[in-house]
Amino acid sequence: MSYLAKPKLHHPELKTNRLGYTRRDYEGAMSTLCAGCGHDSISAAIVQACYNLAIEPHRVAKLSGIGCSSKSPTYFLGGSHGFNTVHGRMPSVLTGANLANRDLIYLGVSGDGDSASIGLGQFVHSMRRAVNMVYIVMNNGVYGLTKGQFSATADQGSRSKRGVVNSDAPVDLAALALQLGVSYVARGFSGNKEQLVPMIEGAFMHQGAAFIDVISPCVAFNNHPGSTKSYDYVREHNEAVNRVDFVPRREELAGQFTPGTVQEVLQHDGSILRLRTLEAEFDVHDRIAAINYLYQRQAEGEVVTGLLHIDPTPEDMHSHLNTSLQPLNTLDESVLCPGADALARINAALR
Ligand SMILES: Cc1ncc(C[n+]2csc(CCOP(=O)(O)OP(=O)(O)O)c2C)c(N)n1
Ligand code: SF4
Ligand SMILES: [Mg+2]
Repeated sequence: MSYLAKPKLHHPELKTNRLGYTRRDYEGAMSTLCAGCGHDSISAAIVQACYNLAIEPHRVAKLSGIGCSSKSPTYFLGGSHGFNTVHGRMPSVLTGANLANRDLIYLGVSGDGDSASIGLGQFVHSMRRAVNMVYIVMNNGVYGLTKGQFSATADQGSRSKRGVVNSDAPVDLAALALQLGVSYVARGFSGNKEQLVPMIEGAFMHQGAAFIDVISPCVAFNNHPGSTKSYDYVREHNEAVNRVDFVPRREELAGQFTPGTVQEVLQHDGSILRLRTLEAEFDVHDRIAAINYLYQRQAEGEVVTGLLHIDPTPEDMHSHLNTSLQPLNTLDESVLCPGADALARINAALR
């Protein structure tokens, strides 16, 4: 059975957010993924971020492709709109939905196979078009759902469960997003919720394309010695460039920090991302330097995590295309069909 409802009962004193919703109101069906799968931790982080931001669930549209990762939207935001596309096609379907109705909050959920193998072209074009969305890849380096074949993000030299060595060069989706000019790029680890939740909150408040690559170990097929996407490997080689604190616009900034160690980035909606810099040389505003940094550290076997790049005044597809501010799906016939006279004028202008 793919849809198991959770019991509705919960502790009567469960805290509520400013909309009066509890964290449970942001959950979905019972997960059918393997116990310990990193994807479930990411789902929990999404639930926490939406609860913290007091997002109205009915304003979210969650779209995904095919894979264990793409099944995850069933397990969170049960009150939101949801759509499972064909394998690797989430980005184009989301782009179309966003064009038709810019008033929803778009969340694209995908896997490394879904986005870096079959859907690589779709990923690239949605990113370079700056579609306003949060795009999360649950990256385990394998096709979990079809029993553990290497995906395009598997590192060269990484070993499969049966000992086969991957000989192909990996696709680094975060580096690719940086190269494509994405205005919010981050990398997290499913085993570090403290880092992941504020990263997701910042992405939801970002008014442009926001991409988060989350390393998410597959306990069934890619969590053994020799794999570079196992819990142990990522814990041992995780190099966080910063610690992100998300401060919504309503809250006062609190706390004392040593000058120079904290960078504050003001987003368009007034929210603030406070970055405690852990790597002195790293500047989130410098996209090219971030690409170089990722590749340098990767050559040393390190997994760089944190907020990698942000442009606090981003543009999105709608501003590039100068589309109507009113969602297209609300335009009525009088606007969409201006009549024979208007058509005649347009034809005359083209003669
Ligand atoms: C067009 C098409 N080709 C192949 C498949 C088979 N298939 C289903 S899921 C999957 C890979 C999923 O890998 P990933 O996106 O990394 O998700 P994971 O299960 O690892 O979370 C494949 C190849 C399919 N469903 N549709
Ligand atoms: S097969 Fe892997 S990715 Fe799929 S649910 Fe199990 S642990 Fe998660
Ligand atoms: Mg995968």
